Amino acid sequence: MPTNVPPQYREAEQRFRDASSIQGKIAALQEMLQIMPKHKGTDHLKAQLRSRLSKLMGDLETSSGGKGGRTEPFSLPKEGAGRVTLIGDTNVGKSLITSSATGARTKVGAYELSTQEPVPGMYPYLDIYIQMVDTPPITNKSTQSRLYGLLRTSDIFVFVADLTNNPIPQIENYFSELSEWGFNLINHSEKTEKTDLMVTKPTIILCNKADIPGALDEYQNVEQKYSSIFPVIMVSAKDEVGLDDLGPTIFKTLDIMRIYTKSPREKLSDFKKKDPIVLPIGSTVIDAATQVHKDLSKKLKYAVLWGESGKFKGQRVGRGHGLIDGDIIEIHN
Ligand SMILES: Nc1nc2c(ncn2[C@@H]2O[C@H](COP(=O)(O)OP(=O)(O)O)[C@@H](O)[C@H]2O)c(=O)[nH]1
Ligand SMILES: [Mg+2]
Repeated sequence: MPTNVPPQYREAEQRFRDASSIQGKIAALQEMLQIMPKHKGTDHLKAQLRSRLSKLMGDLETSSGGKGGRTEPFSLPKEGAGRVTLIGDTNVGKSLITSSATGARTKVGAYELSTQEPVPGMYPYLDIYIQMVDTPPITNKSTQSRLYGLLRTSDIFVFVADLTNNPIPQIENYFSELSEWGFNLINHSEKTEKTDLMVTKPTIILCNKADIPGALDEYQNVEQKYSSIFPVIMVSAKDEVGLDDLGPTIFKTLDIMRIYTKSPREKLSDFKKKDPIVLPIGSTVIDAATQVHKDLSKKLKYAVLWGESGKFKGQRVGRGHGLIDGDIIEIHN
């Protein structure tokens, strides 16, 4: 063990020793690997930690899948403008929300554990689609490893709380379990360039079953406690009320924008805004060109721009020009 590791490393190492769950150990190991200074003297230790990590990942598979590691935790392909994963206890309405928002056929059930596998659907918002994934509860041992992988690859979390069943303890328990798994739940505005997006997750709290008497009082309690940290919204999936707020909140929390590309041959008067490319907020002309085609970005000379980020319509802008949602650009090379 090299003696010149920072104190945070020792703390993570202590967390590794103290962790009672495999997920907790994995989270601590990942942190140790990240903190470790990058130089030759640490290569051996790093290799040791990596091999421990992969063994634990294997254990997680075996303990939860029961099929000797045949399950593939990262298997669900990412689609659309971002991945939003619905999480929460069983019976809170995750499946009903997913199916009414996306039309995905996910089983809704008044009995426990009707959702045994992550189920993806596509949620239409404005002129884009966002992937919404319904999940089994975190406590469901047989799906924990798949869920863990899925959570890591999610862009944001929507925590669904049942307003008729003590929502605050639901939130507290879940959030502390997720933190034990290594996830840091934040408001999207806290994201910085250094944020590790595998473990830091912008989170929305969605309070469901607003149609049941008494729900409003509970909602007010949740709002009071959490709305300074997270967006909190109230819906009734059953009556399809409040779901309208979900789209804008998700879009904002994903921190994305839509950019339309127009060919120089096309007249602006004939141009219809559709099929935007989707980029993180703060992206520039060169990022947009790269998204369209890698080669295009290499040859890019300038872009002509219509939209809010321009000083006037049809402005010529350079590769570093910052774009705003709704901008139209014409790429010249
Ligand atoms: N009254 C009411 N019942 C709901 C609402 N959303 C879901 N449910 C019911 O709650 C039960 C569990 O729903 P489900 O979507 O399977 O929950 P999940 O376990 O979180 O996926 C089902 O019987 C649903 O019909 C709602 O907004 N209001
Ligand atoms: Mg379900």
